[in-house]
Amino acid sequence: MQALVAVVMGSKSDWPTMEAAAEIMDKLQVPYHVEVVSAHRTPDKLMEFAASAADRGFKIIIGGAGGAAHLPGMIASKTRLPVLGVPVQSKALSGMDSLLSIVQMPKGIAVGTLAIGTAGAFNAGLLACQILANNDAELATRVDAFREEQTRAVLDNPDPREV
Ligand code: RP5
Repeated sequence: MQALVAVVMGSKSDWPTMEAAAEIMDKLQVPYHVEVVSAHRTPDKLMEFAASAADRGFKIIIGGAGGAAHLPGMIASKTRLPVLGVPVQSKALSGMDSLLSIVQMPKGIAVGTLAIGTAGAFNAGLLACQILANNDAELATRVDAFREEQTRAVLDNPDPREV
């Protein structure tokens, strides 16, 4: 099946964070591709990936990176596809470095930045599904069902002392 979302990350060490994006796309049955593409260690691969992403049939790119996190911005500079950036939590600065590197894009090249860590990765996957759902009624129904399930779980168990 044609992957609609490309999930790329700077290192295999980012996968424990980025798999949260895969988790929600699995649940909502959106086909995706995952790959390590490093802005610093494989710069030529990054440029080739970004330049060919639209022709490969991807509709959205999710890019996760930590530290001096250039990956999402550099990818965005070479493609018109929407890029969602996930700041991976770094050891030295707890992801503030990643966040600021990704969110502070200069005017003219857009990166949609999510929260630091697994919440951001999950929401990047969810947001990708919501964007794709604009043109996919069955996916829209699955997104609505996920949200209803989430709401129902809170309403059905409001006592904070109970698990
Ligand atoms: C970044 O450097 C990666 O995105 C990762 O978050 C960070 C550390 O990478 P490793 O040294 O663990 O490979 O490029």
